[in-house]
Amino acid sequence: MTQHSESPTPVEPLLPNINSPADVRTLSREQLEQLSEELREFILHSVAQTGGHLSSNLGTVELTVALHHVFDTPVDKIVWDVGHQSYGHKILTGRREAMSGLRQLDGISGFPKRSESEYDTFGTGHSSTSISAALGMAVAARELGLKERQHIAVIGDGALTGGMAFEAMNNAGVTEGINLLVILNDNDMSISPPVGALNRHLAKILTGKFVTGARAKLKQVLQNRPTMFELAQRIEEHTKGMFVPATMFESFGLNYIGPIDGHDLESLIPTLSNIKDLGGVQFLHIVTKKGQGYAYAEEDPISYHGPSKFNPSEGIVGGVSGAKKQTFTEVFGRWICDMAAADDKLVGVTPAMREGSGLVAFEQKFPTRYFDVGIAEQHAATFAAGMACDGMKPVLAIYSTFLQRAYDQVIHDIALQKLDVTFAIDRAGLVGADGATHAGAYDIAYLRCVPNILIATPSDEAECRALLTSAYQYQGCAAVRYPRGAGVGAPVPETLDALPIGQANLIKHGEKVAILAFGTMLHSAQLAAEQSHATLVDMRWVKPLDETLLHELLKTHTHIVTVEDSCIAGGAGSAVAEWCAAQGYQPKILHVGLPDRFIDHGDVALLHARLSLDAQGIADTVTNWMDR
Ligand SMILES: Cc1ncc(C[n+]2csc(CCOP(=O)(O)OP(=O)(O)O)c2C)c(N)n1
Repeated sequence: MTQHSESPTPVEPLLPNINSPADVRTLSREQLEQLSEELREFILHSVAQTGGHLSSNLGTVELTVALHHVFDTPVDKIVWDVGHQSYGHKILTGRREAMSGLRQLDGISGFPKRSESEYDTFGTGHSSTSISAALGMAVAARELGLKERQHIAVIGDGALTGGMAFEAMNNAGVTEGINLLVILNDNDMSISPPVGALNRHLAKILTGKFVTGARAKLKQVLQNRPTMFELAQRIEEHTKGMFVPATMFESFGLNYIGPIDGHDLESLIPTLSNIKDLGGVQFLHIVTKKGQGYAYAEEDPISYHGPSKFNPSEGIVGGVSGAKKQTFTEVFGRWICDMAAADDKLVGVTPAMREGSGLVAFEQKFPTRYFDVGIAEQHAATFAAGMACDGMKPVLAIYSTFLQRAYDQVIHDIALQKLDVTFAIDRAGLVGADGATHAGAYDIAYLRCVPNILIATPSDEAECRALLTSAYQYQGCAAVRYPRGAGVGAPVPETLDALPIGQANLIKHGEKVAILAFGTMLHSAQLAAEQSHATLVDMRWVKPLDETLLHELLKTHTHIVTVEDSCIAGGAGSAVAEWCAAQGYQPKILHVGLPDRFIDHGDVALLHARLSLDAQGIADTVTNWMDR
């Protein structure tokens, strides 16, 4: 690739003429090799220009080519788990040109999306759903009499740590009359190194001589060119009998095949063809390298998991000099280290998001108090609850969108039992390039209705640190939600001072209208407050609301505006409206926040402008409303 020498004789490129998988199916084995190289090069240069998931996509190039070559897509259904590795699939299914707008406003999504292409059979973004979805499709095919249709779930070893994958396998293994192939794409990485007993099991299968021998044997089997039926039988014999005597996958009733080299089309194509002929419920274990073919990404797959724009020839250049604003994630990362130093009861839990949640330093400093539980949000919440039962002080660092997965655990295991768990909810509000699947739009609404939970919404970095301390010191369940990226750049003190629970901060006195801002939207609401000569409040807490201040405001203002970067339906504004109704106040109320529809990917500032959630938009909305 880019870092290697150029090929001596120029060959006619293939990729520009691949407009659908039908074109891939006409290619010879040699041409498929060439196509894979071109696809890899294309992905690298494309992601370098747009930003996006890189390492995972470089690792699935050959698999993507082989799948579209062997299977009759889009009739046959491929479900990509998480879907962050589907760029090659997008490129081969008519979206090569559209890659320049990947993850940008009005461009194509970074994940499979049913409305985007008939080849995107199932929308993903959150992990561990592929086997369930593909099983559902397989059963539907059986019921509809579509006997020949194939259903393929491609799932990584990281995504396989999610409980749903096991629930689906447990179901699939006893389902008759279906064609379902689960492909485990094992690159021995999640975003960071994978965790848990399953990983140990996979690592055992793949260690040293064992896998080398296995691969060589499999190649031998394939190279003798037996008939398809013989081949199928022999692969099965060899893989099961010789390579992996008994696997946990077999005990689920899946027919385990592998491990095979996922970068070797000579292994992949005949194996997939055979499996297609076999039908039934099959499990193929392929081994790939995250970042394959691009040395920088191979060496550092974590940094290249989801890079921003970069120059492919020099790689990611870090350490921009000059004062850089801290992100909220960094504020949390420092806070948890400082609080852990002050309180040895503190334990930190993450469901597979060490880097994203800012826990790298915490793990280094407090390795025995750091728990990466895998992509297992439900377990993370109940595991934290268990530790809290014994007086530990768990801090669960979790993205707003992924906390959705643990909703019952929050209610049933934590809140109902009044357990002392602190939630550090990152990526609250719109998240940008990852789009609707990852938007942190609902946490206020879904947490607010649960008894025994406090919810804080800091407006800047300093307040974030202080409210984390308040939430942590509170003897019960409390959540602090903060957005992706940096705030206004408020200097963050080193001390661990708390802010009083349920106390808002009156920023400016005005008349007639009071603007109640939740979280970082405070700053976008400032212009509206100036233009409308309004009172402006940094509410700080959604639950409990500052009732003392609200009483004062409701007695002196006729109009109330609530501003938040979460869904209006059931959100912080609803909390204010409910409170007013309960207290007998009847102000005119305007709710500013996310509308009742999913918001696609795009730069957050552009999205906010489009939704009238930027300063000017809010100011105009308030002025128009006041004039009515
Ligand atoms: C429910 C959920 N939790 C967390 C994530 C964040 N996430 C995206 S990709 C990923 C790692 C996936 O690892 P793996 O399945 O092995 O795929 P690889 O990137 O290694 O190819 C994680 C944790 C997610 N998408 N969904």
